[in-house]
Amino acid sequence: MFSSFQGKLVQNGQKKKAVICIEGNIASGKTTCLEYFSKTTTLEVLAEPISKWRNVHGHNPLALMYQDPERWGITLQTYIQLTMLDRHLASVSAPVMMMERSIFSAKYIFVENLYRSGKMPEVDYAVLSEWFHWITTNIYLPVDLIVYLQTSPQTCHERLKQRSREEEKVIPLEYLESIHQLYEDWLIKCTSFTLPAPVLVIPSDHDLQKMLHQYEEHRDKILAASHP
Ligand code: D5M
Repeated sequence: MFSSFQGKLVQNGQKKKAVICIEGNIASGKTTCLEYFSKTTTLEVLAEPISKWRNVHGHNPLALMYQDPERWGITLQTYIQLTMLDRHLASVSAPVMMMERSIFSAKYIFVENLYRSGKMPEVDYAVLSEWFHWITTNIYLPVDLIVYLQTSPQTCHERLKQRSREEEKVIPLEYLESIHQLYEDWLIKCTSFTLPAPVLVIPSDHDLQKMLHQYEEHRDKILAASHP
């Protein structure tokens, strides 16, 4: 199933596909973006495996994390790291794979946020970081382009209220502000963590019509990621 390339494990056949990751704050419009691009025949869309995070053998680690992050943060993040790794390694038949978020943002944004806000004990952070380091050092997880849907935390807060997902009713504006700051430091200011790929920024505070228009405008540039 795996062979070796530059000292890393490579899933057989993996080198041929291009990988685009759609990144952005909670409720930044990633689903709409993925839906738009899912109509492209040369591209396969992989949404975040959120149904798994809400139901693993009858447990809901996503809800548990929002209720008690100190206790359940490590549980959710360990599982998210596994499911995102599985996404990166997915074998798709289309030449381009478009993923919702990535194993990188799971670590650099969400784990980091739990830790920095004092809601993840240092030992949990150390264990997750060791896992992340091992995975990214030993397994070939190429990303060709990051599309960053850049929103204001206020817009996300409004959209979050509209979609009214049960687990998310407890999310305050401050949480979205922290996630926003971490995204900006990583993808815009480039002051926090290594970038796995070039970044294309799409301002995403606009209404649906304008967003669809922007995806149309950026379409060729985004799909060009499949022809490096
Ligand atoms: O995110 C869907 C939901 O999943 C939302 O409540 C945020 C949460 N989420 C996504 N990734 C993570 C990580 N890595 N840790 C904690 N919570 C996470 P949406 O932005 O709507 O796709």
